[in-house]
Amino acid sequence: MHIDPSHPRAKSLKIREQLVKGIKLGLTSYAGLLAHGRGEAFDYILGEKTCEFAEKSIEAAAVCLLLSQQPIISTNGNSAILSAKDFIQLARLLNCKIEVNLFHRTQERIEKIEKYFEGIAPDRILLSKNKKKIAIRGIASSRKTVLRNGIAKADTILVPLEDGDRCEHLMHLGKNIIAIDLNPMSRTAQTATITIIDNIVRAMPVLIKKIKSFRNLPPYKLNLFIKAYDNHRILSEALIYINKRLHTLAIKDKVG
Ligand code: PTJ
Repeated sequence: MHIDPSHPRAKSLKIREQLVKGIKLGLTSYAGLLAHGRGEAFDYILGEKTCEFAEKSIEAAAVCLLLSQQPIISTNGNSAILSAKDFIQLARLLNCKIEVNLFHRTQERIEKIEKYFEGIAPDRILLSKNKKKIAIRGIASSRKTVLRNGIAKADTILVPLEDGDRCEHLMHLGKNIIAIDLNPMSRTAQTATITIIDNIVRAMPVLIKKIKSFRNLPPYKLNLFIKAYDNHRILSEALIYINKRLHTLAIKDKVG
């Protein structure tokens, strides 16, 4: 579909088109469209911009990834179609891998997503066929199945657009979880080590930029930064921001 760049919602429509492409390519699940709609609603309320609280958590995420020994990027069907190129750029910067992990798991879709990444950067995607897998105890959904040399071994996992079931259990295993989720009230947002409350399409380029600017800092400086970070505060700031914004909009409408 041609999207007129002058359309007031052109950016949002383009993202929708990407998801439709994801469905056509067999990467994204139908449920992914519904998940996107929920995200869009929160994005609308946030004003479709990277807010100050998101900037702070993106900085913390950059530091955490730089301090990690074995970070990994976990992708699902939505994040693959929206952010594959950014994931690859990030994986190159960190010298890490990308693993496909799906909620609506089918072997066919896993292989399609792996092939999609392989077509862009074969050295960055972990291929799952004939590779040792383990099931993470406590996770009810099929997201429990992870690669032994991937998520199972990683110390920090970037989990964009998570569905909530996995985050808590991965954290129990002592892993750092960096979530990107527009909904500050979701189970994942509430439990992650670092929650980036922003649209993945805006957050990823900022994360890459921050990593580039922090990567030459000495570890003690990075450690000081991470010690001062408080994720609960970020979640509160996001909810207060939403509250204030809605209040301001409500008053504006009343006045006319
Ligand atoms: O590809 P699969 O099978 O692994 O399925 C992926 C989805 C996303 C369908 C699955 O994980 C799911 O059902 O997720 P949920 O429970 O709907 O949660 C997705 C979260 O992502 C929600 O809190 C949304 O607000 C949020 N979200 C949606 N789009 C974006 C987003 N957050 C950041 N950027 C977005 N573009």
